[in-house]
This record gives sequence, C-alpha cells and structure tokens, in this order.
Amino acid sequence: MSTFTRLVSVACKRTVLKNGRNASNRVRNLYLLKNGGALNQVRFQHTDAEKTEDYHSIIKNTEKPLGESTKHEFQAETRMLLDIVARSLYSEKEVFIRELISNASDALEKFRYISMSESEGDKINRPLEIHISTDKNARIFTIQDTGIGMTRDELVQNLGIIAKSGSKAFIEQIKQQQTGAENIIGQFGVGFYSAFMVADKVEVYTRSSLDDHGWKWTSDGTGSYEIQPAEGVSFGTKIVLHLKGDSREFADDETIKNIITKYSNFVGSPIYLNGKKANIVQPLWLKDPKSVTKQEHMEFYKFISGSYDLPRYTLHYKTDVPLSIAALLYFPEGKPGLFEMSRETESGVALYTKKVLIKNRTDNILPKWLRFVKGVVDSEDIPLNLSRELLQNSNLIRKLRDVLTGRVTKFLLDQLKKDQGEYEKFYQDYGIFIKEGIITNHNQTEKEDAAKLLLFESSRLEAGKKITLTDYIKGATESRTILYLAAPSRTLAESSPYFESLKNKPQEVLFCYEPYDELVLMQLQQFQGYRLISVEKDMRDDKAASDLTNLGEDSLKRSEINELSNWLKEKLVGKVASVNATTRLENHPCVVTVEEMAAARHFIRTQSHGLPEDRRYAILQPQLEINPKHPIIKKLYKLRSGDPELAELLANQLFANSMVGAGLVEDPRVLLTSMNDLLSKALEKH
Ligand code: FE6
Repeated sequence: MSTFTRLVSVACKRTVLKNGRNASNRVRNLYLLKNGGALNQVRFQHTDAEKTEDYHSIIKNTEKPLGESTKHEFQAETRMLLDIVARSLYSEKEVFIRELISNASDALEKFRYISMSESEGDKINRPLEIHISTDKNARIFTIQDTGIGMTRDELVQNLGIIAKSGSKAFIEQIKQQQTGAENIIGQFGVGFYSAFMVADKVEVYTRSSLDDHGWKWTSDGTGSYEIQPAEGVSFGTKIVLHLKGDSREFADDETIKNIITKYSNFVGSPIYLNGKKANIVQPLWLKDPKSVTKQEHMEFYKFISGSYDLPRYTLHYKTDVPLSIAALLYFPEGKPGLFEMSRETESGVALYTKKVLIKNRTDNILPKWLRFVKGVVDSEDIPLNLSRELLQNSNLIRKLRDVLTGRVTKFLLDQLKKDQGEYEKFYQDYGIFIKEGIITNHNQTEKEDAAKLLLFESSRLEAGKKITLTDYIKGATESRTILYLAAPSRTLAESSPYFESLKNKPQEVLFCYEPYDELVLMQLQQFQGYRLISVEKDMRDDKAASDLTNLGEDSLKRSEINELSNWLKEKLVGKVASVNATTRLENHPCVVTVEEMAAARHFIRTQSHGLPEDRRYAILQPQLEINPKHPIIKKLYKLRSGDPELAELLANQLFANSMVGAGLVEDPRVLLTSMNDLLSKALEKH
C-alpha cells in the first residue's frame, strides 16, 4: 500500500468501519484527490476530532516562567537581518509556516542523529513530532516540536551567530541580488525571523536535554528580547505567535492545513494540526528507486499532476555528484493538449530541499522544451529561502538544470534502445517539444543533445523504420555530411527529382515528412562535426554536375545548352535568377533550387499570402536546373524557332511545374490556366 493510500485509509478507517462501504469510499477518495484536497477534505468526516481515538496533541499550557527575567538588546546586525527577513525577503507571508516547520524538522533530525549514537541504555525514547495549533478567538498560532531544543546560550547565540557571521555579507548580497547568498540564507534559524512578518509578539519555550529546566524567550521583534527560566517546559521547542490583525487568517485551521499540504507535505516527521495528522511522511523520491511500486508511482503522479493521467515513463534517480539530487520525474501517458503546447505554460517540476518545498512549478530547473515533464527535484544543496532572483539566475540553478537535462536526455535514449516501438509512440506525441528545443536554443551543445532524440526514416531503410542522427553517422561515408530531403511522404520523396539527383551518390538520405523537420535540421546546422545539408542545397552547390565536357550522344551540346539557357533567362525574366544545366537529373526535365529550401518553404507557408508573384521570386531567387538529355528540353530547343509562341508557353509551364515540385506553391490550382493555354496551343494543329 502506498503512503498516500495508507494515509487516506487511516483517516477514513473509522468511517469505513462504521458504514462498511469500502468501495464507495475509495471512489470518494479519488474524487477528493482530483480536487486537490483529499487529505484535507477527508477530515470533514471527523468534526468531533477531539473525541475520536486518533486525536493526538502535545500542545498544553504547562509552562510557567520562574524567577528573574533578563532583557537584551538585539545587536545592530541582528536587527538589520530581522528587518530584511520580516519585511522584504518573502513575497508571501504564508511561508513563515514552512520556515518554522523546517526549523522544527531540523531540530528533530538532529535529535534523531544524536540518539542514534547513544548506547541502548542511555537512549531517550520520545516520539519525534511537530504539532501546530490554532486559536481563532485569541488570534494565536503555536508550533511545537520534540527536537533537541536550545540551552540558554544557544537561545541567545542562534540569533546572534547568524547575524554576526554573515549578515553584512548577506545584506550586501541581497542588495546586489547576486548569486552566492545561498550560503547564508540557508542556515538553520534565519527563517525564525519570518515569524515577525505575521506576529507582533513571539514567545519561545525551549528545553535541551542538557538542561534540567527550560527557558522562555519573548520579543516584539523591534529592539529587544527577554529571557527567563521556566518550568513545565517539554523537551524541544514551542513557539507561540500572537498574530497581527491583518494576519488573522493564520489562526484558521483550514488555511493552515492547505499551507502544510502545499509546502511541508513530505517533511520527515509527522505534523499534527489541532490534534489531527496533516502530512504524508514518506516522500517517494527519497526511497530506494527499486522499492517503489508501480501503484505508488501512479498515485504520486496523480497527486502532483492533479489529473487522472498515468506516467508513461518514470525516471527516478539519486546522485551526489556534482550536486546532491533526488529526482522523480514523470513523462505523461496522455497526448499534450493546447495548454502544454503553449510556451507560457509553467514547468511541471517542484523543487524541494530536504523534503521541504521551495517552489511548485519551478521554471529553469529544466529547459522550457521539457515543460511536459512532471515531478519533483530535491537537492540538499539548494537553500530553502532561495529568492526569486536567485531561482531565475544563479549558478546553482544553472548547474542543476544542466545535470537534469543531461540525465533526462540519457534516460530517453535508454528508452529508445530498450523499446523503440514505445519510444516512437512517445516521439509521435512529444517529438514536437524536442524540435522546439532545438529551434529555440542558442547553445550548440544543448541543441545537439536534444537532437540525439530525433528520429527519421532513411533512404537505406524500408518505409516505417526509423533511425537517429547518431545511427546515421555510424554508417556515414568520409564526406562528414548528413543529407536530408523534405517531402510530404515516402512515395513523393523517392520520386522527387531531388532524390533522383543522388543516383550516382550512394549516400544515405534522411526523409523529413513533417514541415518542422527540415527547419529543425537547418537550424541545427551540424551534429557531432557532421554538416547537415539538404539534398536541394547539395544539388545547387554541385559544381561538378554543371561540368558539360562529357555530355554524350543523347544530350544537347554545350553550345546548344548555352543558347537555350540564355533564351530561357530572357523568357523567364523576373521569375528565375539564373539557368543552369545539370547532369544529375534523369527522368525529370528540370528542377528549381533556392538557397535555403527549408526556409523558403517556411516562408511560402507562413508569410507569402497576398504577396505579388514578382515579389516572391525576388525573395526566393530561384535557379532553374535543366536536364539536357530530357526529350522535353531537347524539343524546347528546337521549338524556339519553329513555334516561338508554343515554346514560350512551354518554358513557363516547365518553370511553374518545377516550383510545384519544389513545394514552393501553396495551391496547385494556379497552374491550371497556363496549363490549358499550353494544351490548346499544342493541340491546334491536330
Ligand atoms: C531557530 C528561536 C532562536 C531548534 N529548534 C527550533 N528552532 C531553532 C532551533 N532555531 N535554532 C535552533 C531559533 C528559534 C530563537 C533561534 Br529565539 F526558533 N524549532 Cl533546536
């Protein structure tokens, strides 16, 4: 049973036993889960919580101050630090709860650690717990832990030390919003100051096992604090906040419950709110990856994605180098919707440090194109109170992102190797994100990393079989190029004049069937030192193919070609930029090439609407490549003197056909008028 089900079923046990409707309760729990508040709504079933057997609280009014109280002034540095934390470090007040819970959790972990090293006999056995209570009428928020507590010295020092050791540097860094503030703001205790965001008076009762009694500390957070011995103080620390009028919401049980679920759901010790268990203790991502069941992943995925979708792939890994990271990332089973497609969509990954939430939907810990990945990243190296600026722009976050991106790419490649069929389904649904990643990235290494994930059909393989760029270069010749050809389908690719132009070149060609594919490869420019070249470009740049010294019997002669070329240039003025003969064609009379075919086609698809024809040609600068062996071309040569009118119609038609063949005509209907004129003329004499 997963931690989640366990929790829900514990919470529901009484009800289930009473009415015996186990199945319907499951359905209800799932419904509640969908609405984001299962844990919290289940609680409605116990309005009389205090009377039920699972009520448990340690917060009691047993503390009594004793003897003399001493008054202390805050040091200047402490006061400055307190001011910054209480006034401007956080944009939301509610985070004071996360900070106090985090301190309590640290105090419990320290106690756990110390008692572990003690011999059996001396072991102090006490439950390690965090308790929170709220009192709406008195406007009081209380948090108590059973952790190591503080001695008098520590009580005085824990505030002072931070201030002394780092506040000047800290303040400087905050002012300049530099990276590096990570060191200081992550320290134990600074978060305590955040209590003064919401409280105008704070009481702290604390007792360390080194002391035979406890201490009371109070302050209004302005200039001074008082310390007094106290009796009736439990081991650990209790902090009582007298809330300001505008912070009365934090004395509301429901509000606090939601904040705990949001930030501290996976803290390592149980949190009780007004006597009721309020968190899930075991965070899945810190467990041994091998021990987590599929069922647990499914439920956790539902929790974080707030959906009924399932994980398609699960990447769960831990590492300590170069950063300490525990990551649990899911790739959705469902196809992306318009929402996921939008570049505005936030990341689906939450950032934690030691089980405490830093930020849900943290941008920048994965590149934008991986925004469909959902899950959790927990890194001990990231300080809790990472400011907004630091989250956006710090070396630490950048490093984290690099490590994670590398790991995600490697993971997907492993999936490809493991089961190409499954990967192809994933690629079908999410390949568009990978392509976006290549097009939008400016860093060549990152581009090439994403490009490893691309798949293409190839001229060497049968239809339907796909390979990666890495596979391609393994079988590549010494030319150090990768050839690709864009066409709407396999059939059109193989019958294309451009493909034909490779007949004497045995090099493998990748086929791009999606309009984006060729743009992606054009943008990529090179992969592992291999230049990416479209077949059209290869043809246009091929000087050897226009060498007309050895033309053979069935071809127009060199002088005839020159004559025809000049005539064509004249008749097609304003359309073609140049005319060239090529030996690379066989069954096609001519083709058109442009400098960057992918960009040209993209231009025609997206920006050419309503543009006059002559403007299009001026931008595209088409080059007409004629096949001097082709019957139509040879006929045209003769027709120029025999029937100049028909010859001109034919020339125009050949050019128009070539533009269609190049994929540079949006709507082939534009051909029909000139085609019919040509046919009428050709049939006149019959
Ligand atoms: C932060 C209050 C000074 C422990 N437990 C808890 N909080 C702790 C410590 N802090 N430092 C140690 C802190 C306060 C004052 C420091 Br006054 F919460 N819960 Cl052991």
